[in-house]
Amino acid sequence: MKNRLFIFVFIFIMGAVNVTATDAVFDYYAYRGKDKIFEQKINSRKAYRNPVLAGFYPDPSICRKGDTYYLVNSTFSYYPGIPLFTSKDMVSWVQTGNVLDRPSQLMLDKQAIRDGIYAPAISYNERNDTFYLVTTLINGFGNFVVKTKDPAKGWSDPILLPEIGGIDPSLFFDDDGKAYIVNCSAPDGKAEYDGHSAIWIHEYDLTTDRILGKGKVLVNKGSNPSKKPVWIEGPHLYKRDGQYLLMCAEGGTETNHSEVIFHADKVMGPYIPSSKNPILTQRDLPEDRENKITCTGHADIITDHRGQTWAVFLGCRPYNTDKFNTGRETFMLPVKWEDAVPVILPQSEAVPVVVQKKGGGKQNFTGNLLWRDEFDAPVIGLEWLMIRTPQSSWYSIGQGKLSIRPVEQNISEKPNPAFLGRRQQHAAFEVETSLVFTPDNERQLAGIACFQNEKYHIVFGLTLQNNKPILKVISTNDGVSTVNGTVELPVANNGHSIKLRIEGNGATYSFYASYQKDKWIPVAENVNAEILSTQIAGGFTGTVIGLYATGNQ
Ligand code: 6LW
Repeated sequence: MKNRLFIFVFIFIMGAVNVTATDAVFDYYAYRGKDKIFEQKINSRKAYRNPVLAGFYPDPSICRKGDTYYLVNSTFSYYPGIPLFTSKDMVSWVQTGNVLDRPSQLMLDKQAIRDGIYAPAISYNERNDTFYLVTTLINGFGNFVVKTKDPAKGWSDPILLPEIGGIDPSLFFDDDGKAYIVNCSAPDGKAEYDGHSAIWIHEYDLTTDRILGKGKVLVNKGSNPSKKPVWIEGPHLYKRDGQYLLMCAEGGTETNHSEVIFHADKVMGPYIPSSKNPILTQRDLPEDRENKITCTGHADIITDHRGQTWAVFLGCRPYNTDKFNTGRETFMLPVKWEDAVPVILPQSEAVPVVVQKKGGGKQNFTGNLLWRDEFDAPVIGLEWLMIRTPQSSWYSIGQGKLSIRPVEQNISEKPNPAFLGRRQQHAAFEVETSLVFTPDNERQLAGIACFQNEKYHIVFGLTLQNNKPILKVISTNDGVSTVNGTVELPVANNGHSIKLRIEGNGATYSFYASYQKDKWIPVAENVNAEILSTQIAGGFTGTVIGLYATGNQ
């Protein structure tokens, strides 16, 4: 928090960059979702839609202070890191900040998109009225805590936890005043097979923010060790009626994903797996089901101020048999307690896309929403993402314009290409912008980029070819670029505004431009967009679509 001044100085520098002749100047950014599944009307006072956060909002974690709920997600190598949502009803979520919003908390420069910030866990400790968030910086300083008395005022600098290896740390406050971190790491000794992991516990001293003593393995291998389960991870510890409950994800974050539970009488165990496991999975359902939701797991539970328990977890929505470009999304379901076991979904039941719940409000991050930024605000909105931590002041915003300088890096390069993006939240969607850009040379390009990672993206931009302005669609598949379409612009158009539009429809995206009133011309239609799917591009993120300028295309 002592670095608040630094943020203001930093934002001021970023916002104050002078616009030069070769900067790309965008007039607005509009995003519209068009998924069939969201066409069903619902009464928002009686029901809510799943996912509650559509698009790349994975690894949800939730906590409550009084009647206010807080939810966070992982962001990998995007900056700022970890969106913070608040809600009074767990249905109407508002993004009220980003937890890691200054370079002293998050310096991403060498990390690949699939590295960076993994699964955060947020918790609130009533005893010292403090919020804690614990997470991992992969290919960086590993596990760390940030804390705050008031999330609206920002979070501390990282407090490193070098004693804790692996991923997915989560804090638990016991009623005797002690605190513990559970996490996923390598087993104690040699791994016996690929995917053999373990859940560990360490005591955490709340007065010094340090780890006390040595760690202990609570679960080795998983819920049924004889079956060689893989990737026991994402642990959270709870206490209910004097019993400790350890809830974990198992099976890996793809279609075999699940959630399992263990019980113990003492915090250090032994932990006994429940006979009701898994308490959530979609892996046993028929492949050809409608409105398929897959990969469900990595859950966290919270009991509301009325005594009802709810689970948030990640899931995916494929647009064909298995592929999705939207990443892992946040879902929510009521939990039923059966013999002290929090059952999130009975086995063989499909995750419902509409769930009955009284008293919900407007859902801002799901449904076929329309999102439009006119760039009137003096700073960029909380939803915008950059690729890694900005290294120089390459953008400015205000008075209805967003200007982006075509810096030397392109979207495949590290550390910081000039890209400001927003999550693709629907399989079917439209994105539109209006751009004024007068490239100086053939290496400069500005427009819209659909970005999955360094080696998988589609760029739609204005550049120069043989000294003539040209629109181009270029897809990059495993680092190999192909031009999908070009349209030469009349030279007289150079320097005038041009509208760009992308129409996405599952596995194909089409790219259109308009430089005469209301006349749209195709630049490339039905371009293969499966290269933006997690199944082809790999990693843990979803597609982010944004405004982009480079001097090194
Ligand atoms: C995360 C792990 C997981 O750390 O994926 O789905 C990893 N679960 O728990 C990255 O999000």
